[in-house]
Amino acid sequence: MNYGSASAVFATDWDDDGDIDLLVGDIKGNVILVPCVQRGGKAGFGRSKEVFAGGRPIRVAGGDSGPCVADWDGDGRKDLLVGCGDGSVVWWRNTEKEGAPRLGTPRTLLKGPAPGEVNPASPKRPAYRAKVCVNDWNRDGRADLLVGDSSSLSVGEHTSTHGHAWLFLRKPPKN
Ligand SMILES: [Ca+2]
Ligand SMILES: [Ca+2]
Ligand SMILES: [Ca+2]
Repeated sequence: MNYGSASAVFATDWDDDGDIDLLVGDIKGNVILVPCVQRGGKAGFGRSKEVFAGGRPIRVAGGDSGPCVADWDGDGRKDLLVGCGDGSVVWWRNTEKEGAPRLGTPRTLLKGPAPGEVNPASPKRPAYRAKVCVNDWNRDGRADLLVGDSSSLSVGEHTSTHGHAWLFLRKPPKN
């Protein structure tokens, strides 16, 4: 399957039918669902389709989408998080209890860097091309966010590229 360039895949049972589907992010910033189909007792790939949110196909800022499915707000419904080319991370809360998620308005979990904020030699925050993973890293019962990034540093004619991994621990809710 060809999804242009810079495809990023995530495996999940998106439609809750018991088999594992694929979500694919692409360089344009779309999120493509490739449903699993059963043929003759074997799992294969079905016809791919764009994932919609708020009635339109998802296309994230800066392209280069990196999808991740996790129950970010802990309500028992799987949500969609996407790392974006501009370095931001957005979250679509799912309002559907069963079957394919229903996604509305995205919320920004992490803003992309402002101009001048990216310093590959001594990074203070994620740069561009965010790729995300959700896991309870410190086992406190709250989902945490891990972000991979990309940045480049030019000194004279030499350019070096960098990729860092970032951990954002979830804070306890305020009372
Ligand atoms: Ca499925
Ligand atoms: Ca949820
Ligand atoms: Ca945690």
